[in-house]
Amino acid sequence: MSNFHFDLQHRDAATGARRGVFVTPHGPVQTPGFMPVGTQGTVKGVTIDQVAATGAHMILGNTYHLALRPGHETVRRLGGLHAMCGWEGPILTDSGGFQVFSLGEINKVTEHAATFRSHIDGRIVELTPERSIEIQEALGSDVAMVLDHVIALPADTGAVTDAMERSIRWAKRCLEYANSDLQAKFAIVQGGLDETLRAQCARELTSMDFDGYAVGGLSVGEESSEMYRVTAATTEHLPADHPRYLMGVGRPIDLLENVARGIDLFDCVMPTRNGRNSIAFTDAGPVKLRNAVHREDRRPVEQGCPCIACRHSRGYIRHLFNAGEMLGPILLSIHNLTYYQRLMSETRSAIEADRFEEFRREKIAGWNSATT
Ligand code: PRF
Ligand code: ZN
Repeated sequence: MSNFHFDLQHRDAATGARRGVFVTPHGPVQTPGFMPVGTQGTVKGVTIDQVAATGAHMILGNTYHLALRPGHETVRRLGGLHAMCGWEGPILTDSGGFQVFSLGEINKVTEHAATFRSHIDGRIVELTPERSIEIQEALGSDVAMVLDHVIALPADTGAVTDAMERSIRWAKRCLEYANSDLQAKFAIVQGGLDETLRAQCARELTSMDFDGYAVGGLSVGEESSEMYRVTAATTEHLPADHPRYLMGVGRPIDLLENVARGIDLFDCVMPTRNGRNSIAFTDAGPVKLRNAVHREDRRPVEQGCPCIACRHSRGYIRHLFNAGEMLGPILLSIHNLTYYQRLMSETRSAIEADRFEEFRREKIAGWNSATT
């Protein structure tokens, strides 16, 4: 009996949207769902109890950062990632694939490994697919991602094909090396913006025994319409009975558009990063709290929002940002995480009620109505 199970409960009649539950040893994840990003073993500025209160089921951690600091052996000796950070629900860890290519100063990529210079202490580090799994097993996450080769777009078809084929071989090595049935393994479909390559990559990865499938290599600067096109062209080739995760996406509209194309899971730094930057997500679109129009604004960030930030006025939150008080970024991070979780919860209800299409239209109309 597997420790993981994806229960597909309902499919939308009009779109590709799905309602499901991904069951892990640390509890169930309702899908469609959004994972707050806890790169360094913390969702920036927000305590674990506050993260739980936003309604999040699963959080994300990063192999790349935690292996460099404090070191995965240190995390292991601190009881694993769950014990170390105090999160008792499921955790998914990214493999380092994307971070090596976006943060590390990459030295070289060979069939054996990606070699890079640490952005922390300048050390040369070699990350192999096996090593990535070894690190993620030490961290003790519920879901480990395979090591993939992510390249910057635009790139010529030869380079995209090369990286995609290497990602498939690395995925196979990850699966063969993996040694814990308490950790699910998710493969990552690459292939740039090319639908033929995406289909080929999806076909080869789904012939192996993964617990879930991610769509990688998107939200790297392409037009939204391109992202949506490639998501649809990828999910079309993924099995219905496994969870699908779109990595590093995105804005609220991206969540709904990709749910419509069959995605179940998302992660993104946007709610916390934008919150730290005084931008709040609302049903009327993003609101910049630093703006002078909010000086004496007594309204909450969003009427009816149950979060602790929305007990205060916009004027007070603006003041906190202007005074450089740390509570400002904290409150807006909490508001934005709450916004994302409520959006996903409403999405799940809309799918169950067979009204996702109408729900999506209403939400998008609201976001486009922005006045502040
Ligand atoms: N691969 C991995 N992590 C990721 C991505 C990817 O392609 C992305 C792309 N948006 C975000 N995070 N391993
Ligand atoms: Zn709020």
